[in-house]
Amino acid sequence: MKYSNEILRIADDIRTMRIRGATEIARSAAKAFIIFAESSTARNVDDYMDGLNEVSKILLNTRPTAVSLPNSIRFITYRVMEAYRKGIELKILKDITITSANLFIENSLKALDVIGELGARRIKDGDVLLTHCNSSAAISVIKTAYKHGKKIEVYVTETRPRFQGYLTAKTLSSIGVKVTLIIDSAVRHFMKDIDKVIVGADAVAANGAVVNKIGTSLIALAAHEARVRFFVAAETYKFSPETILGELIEIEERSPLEVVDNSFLRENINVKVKNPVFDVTPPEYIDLLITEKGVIPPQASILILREEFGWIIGETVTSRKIVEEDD
Ligand code: RI2
Repeated sequence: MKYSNEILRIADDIRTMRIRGATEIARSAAKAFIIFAESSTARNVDDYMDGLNEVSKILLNTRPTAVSLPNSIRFITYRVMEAYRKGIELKILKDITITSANLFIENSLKALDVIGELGARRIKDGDVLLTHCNSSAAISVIKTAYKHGKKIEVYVTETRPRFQGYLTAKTLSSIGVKVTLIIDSAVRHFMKDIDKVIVGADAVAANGAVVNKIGTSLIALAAHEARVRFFVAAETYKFSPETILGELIEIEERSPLEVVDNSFLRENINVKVKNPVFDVTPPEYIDLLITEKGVIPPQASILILREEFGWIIGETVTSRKIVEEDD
C-alpha cells in the first residue's frame, strides 16, 4: 500500500528525533492519521482498515518508550474500529478518523494547560526549581507559576547526549525566568540550593514508577537524599495500560554515535559505548504526579489507568496487540 510521503516523513522525524518529546510525538502520530484519512484511496472499508493498521505499525515502530505514542494510536484506532464493526460506511470511517485525531490533539493541548495550572499551585514565590531535559508538561507548570507572578529561578541540566536542556533554558529565559544551566553531573552539587525538582515523563507504570530521560532517577535520588520534593508532570495518556498486564516498559537504546564519534570507535575498538535514552524512577522517590485529572501520589496511578481504560484493560489494549501480532 502506498502512503503519503508526509506520513513516512512524520515517522522518520520521530525516529530521528526531529520530532521529540512524548507529547509532540503523540500529537504528530494523530496528525499522521488525519493525513492518512484525507489521502486514502481505499475502495472499501476493509482496504481502509488495512491501511489504518499499516499506518499504526509504521508509527509504532519509530520509538519504543513513550507510551503516549501507542496511547494516541489506540485512542484513534479504537474509535474507528468500533465504527467499522458496526458496519459504518467508508466516508464516515474517514470522518471518525479525523475527528478522533483532532479530539486527541485538542485534549492534549487542554491537558497541558490544566497541568500548568494545577502544578503552579505547588510552586511558591521565590522557589528555586530544577528540571531535566525538555518537557512541555514540566515547562507548562514553570511558565504558569511565573505568569502568576511567582519569582522563580530554574536550574536546567544540559541533558547529555542530545542537550535538550538548551531548548528548555532558551524557552524559559525568553519569557524572563532566571535560568542557570548546569552539566548533568553537577546536580548533586547544587541540590542544596534547590526547593523542588520538576520533570516530565515518557511513561508512567501502574505502580507509579516513571520512565523519563536518562539521568532522571539519579536526580530523584539526589533530591530524596536532600529532602527536596520531586514532582513529575504527565498527561494521563502517558500512563501505560500494558503494565497492569505485567508488561515492562521498553527502554530505548540509541546509537553510540550520539555519544562519541566514529573515529573514537575506530581508534578504540575494545570500548563499548551504551546509550540508553531513559531510566526508571521508582515511586518511592516521587512526591507527586501532576496530571490533568488531578495531583496524585504515584501510588494512585492504578486509579488513573482504570479510569482511562476501564476495568477490562485486556480488551482496551487490543488495538495495539492486533497491530503488533500482524507482523
Ligand atoms: P513532554 C522527552 O523525551 C524527555 O524525556 C521529556 O522529559 C519527555 O520526553 C516528556 O516530554 P525525548 O523525546 O511530553 O527527548 O512533557 O527522548 O514534552
